[in-house]
Amino acid sequence: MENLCVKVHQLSKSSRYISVLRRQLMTQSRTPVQYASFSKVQQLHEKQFTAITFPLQDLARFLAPNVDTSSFYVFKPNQEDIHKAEMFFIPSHQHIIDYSISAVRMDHAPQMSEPEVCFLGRSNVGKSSLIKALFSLAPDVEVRISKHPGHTKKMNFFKVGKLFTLVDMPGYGFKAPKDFAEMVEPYLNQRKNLKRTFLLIDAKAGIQEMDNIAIEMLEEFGIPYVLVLTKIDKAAKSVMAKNVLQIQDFVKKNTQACFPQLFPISSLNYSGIHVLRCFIAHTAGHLPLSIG
Ligand SMILES: Nc1nc2c(ncn2[C@@H]2O[C@H](COP(=O)(O)OP(=O)(O)OP(=O)(O)O)[C@@H](O)[C@H]2O)c(=O)[nH]1
Ligand SMILES: [Mg+2]
Repeated sequence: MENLCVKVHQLSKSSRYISVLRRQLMTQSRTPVQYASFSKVQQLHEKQFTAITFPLQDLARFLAPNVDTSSFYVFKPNQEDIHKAEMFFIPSHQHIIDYSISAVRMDHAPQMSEPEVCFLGRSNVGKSSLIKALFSLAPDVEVRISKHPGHTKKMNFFKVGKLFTLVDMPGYGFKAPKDFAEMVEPYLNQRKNLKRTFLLIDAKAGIQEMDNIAIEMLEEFGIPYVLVLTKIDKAAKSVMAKNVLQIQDFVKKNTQACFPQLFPISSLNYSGIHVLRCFIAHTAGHLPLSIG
């Protein structure tokens, strides 16, 4: 599939551009908040703008013309929508964004009527980092991340004003908390205001055995979910292209409750973060957009 789908000559033609971009991304990691705000991204040249804002469309440039990319464009916010969504993630006196509470059992979870979304995935896949990146315009919100797997031990609730709640989950797999299943399964099954689960997959590794178990569980419970591909700054374009197409095919053939579009992101350089803010605001019912 790799040979079929990826235009290698185009990759090498673009290698100069990629190395320039890579150098810029390294600079960005030294100044991490540089592209947290969409207005800064809008000042970039078109190619860089697309790479940061629409990583899937950017990837499409490297695919052969006969590859079906229609699911890349299911959720299509325009720049005004992205700005509107960003406003939800900027705190003010009237709109407080903050950590709320942690819970280790469903019956400890706070009763909240606001729409909720949660972030699930293998330990170390980048769940807490993604929440930190989403909240990068609210620097007082403390989201703890670690290079060591198994860092998040509880379900951590973060309130975005009175609009919606984000829930950072412990990871499954290596160093998962012992009571992971007792904690997370009842939450997924019983949480009435849970609007969508964001299941994070490492862009370089693709869907792993444990991810398959999580997908089967979400399918069995009939919980709407969406796949987010993390750490795309670390994945070569050819690897990412192969994984995106394989996962897209898998979603089409094997899932009912999964949103058809994947969301590739980097919490390091903010690729895909702006559109994800938009998708969350839309999921929570605060940003009406047509999905085609
Ligand atoms: N290069 C890169 N590193 C990332 C990215 N996201 C997370 N990381 C790194 O991956 C490691 C794990 O990140 P976390 O956000 O703590 O992962 P987690 O999924 O919350 O892990 P647990 O809480 O243990 O389940 C940290 O060292 C992060 O700096 C990313 O987009 N790019
Ligand atoms: Mg974590």
